[in-house]
Amino acid sequence: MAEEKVGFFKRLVQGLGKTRDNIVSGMDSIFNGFSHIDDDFYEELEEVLIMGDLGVQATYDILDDLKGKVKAEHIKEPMQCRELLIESIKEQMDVGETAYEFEEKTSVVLVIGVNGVGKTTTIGKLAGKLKAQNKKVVLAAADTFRAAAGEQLKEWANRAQADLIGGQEGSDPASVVYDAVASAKARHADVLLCDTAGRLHNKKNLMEELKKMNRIIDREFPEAYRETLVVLDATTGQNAMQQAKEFNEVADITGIVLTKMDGTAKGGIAVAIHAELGIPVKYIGVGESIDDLQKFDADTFVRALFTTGDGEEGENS
Ligand SMILES: Nc1nc2c(ncn2[C@@H]2O[C@H](COP(=O)(O)OP(=O)(O)OP(=O)(O)O)[C@@H](O)[C@H]2O)c(=O)[nH]1
Ligand SMILES: [Mg+2]
Repeated sequence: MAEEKVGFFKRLVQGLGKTRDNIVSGMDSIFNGFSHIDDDFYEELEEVLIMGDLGVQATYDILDDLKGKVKAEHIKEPMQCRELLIESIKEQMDVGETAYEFEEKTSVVLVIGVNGVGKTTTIGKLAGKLKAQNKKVVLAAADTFRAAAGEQLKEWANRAQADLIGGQEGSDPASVVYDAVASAKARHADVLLCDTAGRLHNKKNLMEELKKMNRIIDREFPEAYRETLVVLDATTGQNAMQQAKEFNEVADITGIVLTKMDGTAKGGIAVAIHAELGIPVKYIGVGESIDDLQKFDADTFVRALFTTGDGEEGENS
C-alpha cells in the first residue's frame, strides 16, 4: 500500500514536471531575488502566475489572499510567502465533499468534450478504477460518428472487464444511450459511463445531440445519480478554458477531467478553470495506460507542483 502511494506521487510529480519548471522556478527566483515584500515583488509574482496559465481570476484571488495574510501576520520575508502561496492555491482547488459520490451510487456519467481530448481513454481508465472497487460497469459507445470509436471503446471495455453497449456507425447516439440505460437497469449495474462524439457535422449538432442524450437519461433513469464530466486537454491551455465555457452553456457540468498533464507546461490551467468557472477538476490524466487517471487531490497536486528534485522529498510531508 505504501509502495503504491509512492509510485502514485512520483508519477504525478513526473507528470507535472514541465508545469513545475514553468511556475515554480520562476517563483523561487522571485522569492530568492527579493529582499523585502513590495509592489515590485507582487507584480513579478503576478506575472509568473499568469505566465504559468493560472489565469487572471485565480492569480488575483491568490494574490489578494496572500497580501491579506502578509499584512495580518506581519510577514517580512519574501521566502515566507512561498508556504502561504501553496496554502492559498490548495484552498482554491478543493473539490468539495460530494465530488466522487457517483462512484458510490447507481449513476450515469456522461463524458463530453471536443475531439481528441481523451474522452474514450478517460472512460477506459475510469471503468478500470471502478472495476477495481468491484463495481458493475456498463459502457455506452454513443460516439457513433466514427466506426473506429466503437472499436476503441470495446478494447477498453475488454481491458477493464466492463460491459459494452454499442450502435452501428451513423446510428443515433441518443438511441445508444437509451439502450445502454435499459441494459444498465436490467443488469443492476452500478455505473453507466457514456462515451460521446467529439465532433459532429458542426458544433450546433454536437450540442443538440448532448441535450438529447441528457433528456433521454433524465426520462429513462430519473433515479440515477447524474455526473457530467467535461474532458479537457491540458496541453491546449486557454483553448481548454474556452471549451469548458461552451460546454457549460449546454450541460450541467459537474466536474472536469484534465488529461495529458504528463508532458505539458500548462498544468496551471487546472487552477484557472476551477477559479473562473467554479467547477472542480475531479480527475487528471497523466499518461495513456489504464492506471494513469488520478483523483484530483488539491494537497497532492500542489505538493507535486512544488516538489523539486525527483519527488522523494514530498513523501513524508
Ligand atoms: N499522454 C497522455 N495521452 C493521453 C491522455 N489521455 C488520452 N491520451 C491520448 O490522447 C489521444 C486521444 O484520446 P481519445 O481517448 O481517443 O480522445 P477522444 O476525446 O475520445 O477523441 P475523439 O473520440 O476523437 O473525440 C490518444 O492517443 C490517447 O492515448 C493522458 O492523460 N496523457
Ligand atoms: Mg473517443
